[in-house]
Amino acid sequence: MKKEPVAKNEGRDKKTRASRCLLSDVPYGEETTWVIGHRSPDSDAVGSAIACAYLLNALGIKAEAAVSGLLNNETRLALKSFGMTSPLVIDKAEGKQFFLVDHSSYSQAIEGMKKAKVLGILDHHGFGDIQTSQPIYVRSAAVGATATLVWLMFRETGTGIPQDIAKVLLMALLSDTRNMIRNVSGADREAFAALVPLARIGDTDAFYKKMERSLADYGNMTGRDIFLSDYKEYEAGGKRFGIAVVRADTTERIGELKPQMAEAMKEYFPESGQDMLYTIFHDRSGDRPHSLVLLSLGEGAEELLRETFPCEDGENCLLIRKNLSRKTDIVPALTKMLERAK
Ligand SMILES: [Mn+2]
Repeated sequence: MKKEPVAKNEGRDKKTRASRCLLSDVPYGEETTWVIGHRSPDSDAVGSAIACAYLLNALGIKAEAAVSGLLNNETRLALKSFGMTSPLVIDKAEGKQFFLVDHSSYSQAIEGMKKAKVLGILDHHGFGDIQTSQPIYVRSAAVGATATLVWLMFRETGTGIPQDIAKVLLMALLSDTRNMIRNVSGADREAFAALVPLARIGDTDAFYKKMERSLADYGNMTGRDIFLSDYKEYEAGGKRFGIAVVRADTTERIGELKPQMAEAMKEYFPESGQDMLYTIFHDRSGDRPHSLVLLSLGEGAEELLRETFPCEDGENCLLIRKNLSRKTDIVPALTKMLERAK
């Protein structure tokens, strides 16, 4: 049975009842609702799933956080420092029911999502193609992290945020906004200001630096694992394309990773089902912090990049002397170009 949310305060209760109903009146039934982020999970996908599952539970809904695969080093380090464990890995969706966070397209969902029941979507990317036959809860906005939407839902429903949940929300927000410098909206700033005193993780700059370092530390991962650790697929103008983001601390490190990624792309290309594959290196070394190196594979992939961005020729790659974000710069520009060419 769905439990009525417990009201601690009558005045607050009146103000928040409608928001609670919006979330809890979705037909979840008796089954567990799995709250899950996109494939190649990042800190926002994981943190938002953990916090959203907690919120649904607090509202009397049987929900559990899940992840689509192994965590990246950044998320692993952050959760470990919080004394928290990774959510359960689920890689097949068929027959289960889901609340999706940080994605809204089948191409980024786990396998079989078309044969699963989707009851909720929270996202901050261009809205995708997930369809449902029954009513669901959907929220999509131009915020820096899905975690900000989850925080807003805690506030709207009058649900208290425990320290652990504040920590994972802050982890997600810091990660997706690169320490509150990228795509930061007013709502993200409010979320940040509210979460810092609740999370009590000390110096957030120092914490972010640690997260960032571990993200670029691929340890003894194989080239294929590195390529797939932050890889997303898209579709536009009848073309399918996959983009991997790879981080490196130094230009030398990019030099090491380039041939490894070229090899991994070649190997992954036939099984990917994509028309084009790209690898983007964010060069975070001090001397050229804003340059980007891209490797491409597939017919027309390089031409498409050259048409879309001012590229220079690099060594086995193209250089774009700007710090472009996959989400807000590269995907929208490539999508527009592909749709025009259709
Ligand atoms: Mn995100």
